[in-house]
Amino acid sequence: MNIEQMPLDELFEKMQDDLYDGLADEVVAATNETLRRDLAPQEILSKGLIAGMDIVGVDFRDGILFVPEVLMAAKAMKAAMEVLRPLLVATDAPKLGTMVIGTVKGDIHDIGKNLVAMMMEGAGFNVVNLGVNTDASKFLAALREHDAQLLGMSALLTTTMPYMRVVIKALQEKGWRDKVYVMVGGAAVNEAFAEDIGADAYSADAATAVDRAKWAIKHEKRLQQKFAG
Ligand code: B1M
Repeated sequence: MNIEQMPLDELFEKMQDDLYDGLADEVVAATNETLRRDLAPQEILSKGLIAGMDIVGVDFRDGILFVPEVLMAAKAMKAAMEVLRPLLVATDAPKLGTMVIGTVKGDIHDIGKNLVAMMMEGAGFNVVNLGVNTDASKFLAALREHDAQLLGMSALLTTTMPYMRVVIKALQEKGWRDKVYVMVGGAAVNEAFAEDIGADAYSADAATAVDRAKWAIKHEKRLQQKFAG
């Protein structure tokens, strides 16, 4: 059946299957078709792309899929995110503040972090995206260079999430801890861990991260100070 005629639930199912199979062109076509039907990007992400990647994650864990197949799926997901990017980042709102964001050292997962970055931009924040495998000195240099109020760290691996604590310690040693609102997230992270390492906020998804960031800019007066030292 032609995708234009496909019922929506079947279209989402096809999007998930094609993402699983790493078929970027097909996933992009299905994404465009959902947009043609006026669906919101958040719905396309949650019911199509993220749902598809969740299935990939389960089969990766269970040894049914291996790194090359997961890389193909990730490539397909990224291609579809590029289609959604203009919608996610578009805003007329005045700039609310600046976030420096990156995936921590040792970790190369970037899909979720990029989603957070896009949605933060869409909500009116300047976003400085440092990419993956980011060490503490790079985070700190970017905070100072861009006079950022928010630091976002993402980790997907239980082996890399402890590095978030290293970055927070580096902030403390510089005397900058109070100037920055530290936000953490990623599949490996949870609320208890965030509290344990002294982060300010844990967010399970990109939309919640945006809400927390808006809250912080409005209520955390300490974030107005400039960096020194
Ligand atoms: Co990796 N991987 N991977 N992988 N991979 C996971 C994370 C894993 C859970 C898979 C599994 O076993 N089920 C597992 C980790 C287990 C663990 O540590 N507990 C795992 C593993 C083991 C590995 C390798 C070690 C495999 C190997 O080589 N043997 C290796 C490590 C490489 C490294 O980083 N050093 C590896 C490699 C890879 C690929 C390169 C193949 C690829 C990444 C491609 C890329 O990102 N460019 C990959 C992928 C795709 C995954 C899964 C399948 C999908 C991740 C994803 O993109 N999800 C993943 C399974 C899973 O997570 N269930 C898995 C979609 C994305 C939208 O979700 O990133 O969670 P997520 O982001 C969400 C929220 O978490 C949140 O918002 C986002 C949107 O709602 N969020 C934040 C994210 N960051 C945030 C920051 C915030 C706030 C919210 O504040 C700042």
